[in-house]
Amino acid sequence: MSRPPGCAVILFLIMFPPAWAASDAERLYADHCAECHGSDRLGGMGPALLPENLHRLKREKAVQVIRRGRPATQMPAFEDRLNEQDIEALTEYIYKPLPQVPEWNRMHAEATRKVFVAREDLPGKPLHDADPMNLFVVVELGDHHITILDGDRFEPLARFPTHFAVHGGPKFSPDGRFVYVSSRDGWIEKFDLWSLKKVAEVRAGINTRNLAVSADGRHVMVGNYLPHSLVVLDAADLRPLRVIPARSSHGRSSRISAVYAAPPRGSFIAALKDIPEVWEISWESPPPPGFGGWQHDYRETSGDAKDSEPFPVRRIPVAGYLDDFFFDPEYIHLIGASRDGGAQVIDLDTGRRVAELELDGMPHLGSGITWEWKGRRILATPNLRKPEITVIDMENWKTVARIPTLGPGFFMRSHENSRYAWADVFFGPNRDAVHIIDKQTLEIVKTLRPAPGKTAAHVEFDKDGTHALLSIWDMDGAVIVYDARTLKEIKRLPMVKPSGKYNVHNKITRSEGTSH
Ligand code: DHE
Repeated sequence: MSRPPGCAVILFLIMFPPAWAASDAERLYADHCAECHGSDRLGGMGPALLPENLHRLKREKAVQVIRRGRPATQMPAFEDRLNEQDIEALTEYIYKPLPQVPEWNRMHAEATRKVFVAREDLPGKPLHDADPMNLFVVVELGDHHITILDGDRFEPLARFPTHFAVHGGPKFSPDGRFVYVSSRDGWIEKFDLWSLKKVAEVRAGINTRNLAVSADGRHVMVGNYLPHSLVVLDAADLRPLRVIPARSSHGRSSRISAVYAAPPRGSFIAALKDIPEVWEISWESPPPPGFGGWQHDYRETSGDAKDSEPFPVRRIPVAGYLDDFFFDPEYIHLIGASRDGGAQVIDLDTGRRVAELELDGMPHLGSGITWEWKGRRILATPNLRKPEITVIDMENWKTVARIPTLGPGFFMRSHENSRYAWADVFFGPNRDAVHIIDKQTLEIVKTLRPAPGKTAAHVEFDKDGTHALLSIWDMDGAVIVYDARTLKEIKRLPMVKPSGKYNVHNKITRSEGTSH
């Protein structure tokens, strides 16, 4: 049967796309996408856009995302700027393999490493008179800086430039002296909070998610979107010790969603974005009794750390992909949610699923907190797609309350000494509102609007829970200090789009009111 001539033309165009087609998509990408996703598609403020990283996103969905934006991210809608043909061309473009995805192995990372202050030159005591346990590290996203804030006087002690787009919580050494910060472009930086100096930096990946610090303070674990890997650093000087490729036993590779430290277990727990597995990686040497029976993946590691060194991987198969994690205070249960919906509880000892949760509003679980309520521990989490705080009983995993809010929220915070939990409304017309919830009645008792029209989000308490610090996410923004009991404003510190803030004491004591 002869083919109609139109078909032949289409076939020809597919096999030999005209130069203008490619350059059009390239130009569209450069004009609309490169600023956030990188001119090379390797990621920036937004994730890397390569076929290797888009496994889970169907093309029709990608078209939708470009057209309408992605909820709960900085990805805007382009339907008012691009026509359907442009959107199709861009979709085609981001699924095209790069001629070569740059390699980033241990040697590449090591070549970027700089040590600014040698261990022997670090002072033996703090060189300032602020309480080192009550310092805050404030991330100023607007101009890529961190500010170290005295948590008693609420005055800045130092301000450092950082690499591009710090994301996720900076993590502290167990004694609270050092802080480790990770940027979306893969850089890890270490600062000394006693001498107020930058100690070292290294680029551990191309597109990085976050980092975790082992409870013995010896290692930093970095989770990457690109390459698909976990990287172990020496916490002292950020020397890369080992790269653990994120691959399933069938050889499929995966982005790392996030990595957390689980101190009572002596391990890191990693969420894999493209493989239905959770990984537990022991930092103990030798691994604890019982660990030997679990699956080790020494052969999958590379670098010059000897095989006798720690970091064996235990794979825990799970139903579905888990993008977001939360743990109970004992680190026995992992509560995992998927961006596609649904949440489950996994017993980390047995590796079995023990409950499904009624969480369909895409909770940002990492932002949830727990407290005692009527003699039992409850978990409360905001939802990125639903105007609701969901409250769950951690004994039977049933929903005990749904607190309606003025819009979907990102962060929720409290402190052991405070009767209130603070929850922001990050999205929609009420994003300048912050709800204050009574932790016993589970009711909103007050809604603050500290800077009308500007996003108010992310709260952190000081060491003893008497003050709450709130960010105004604006280039002409501020950190506002509140009396946590009277809810009255005490001070407003000008800052450049401050995002998260992190109190040394609350983080290292793993306060129930904050993230870890
Ligand atoms: Fe975050 C923490 C994932 C978008 C600000 N965010 C985290 C963590 C994860 C995560 C897994 C916990 C890591 C940690 O602290 O070690 N964030 C994601 C996403 O998947 C999402 C939705 C899409 C993305 O772009 O990656 C996302 N996050 C954002 C933002 O758009 C925010 C509001 C602005 C920004 O910086 O990009 C944002 N995320 C934050 C902050 C924390 C965070 C401030 C730390 C909160 C804390 O108190 O610990």
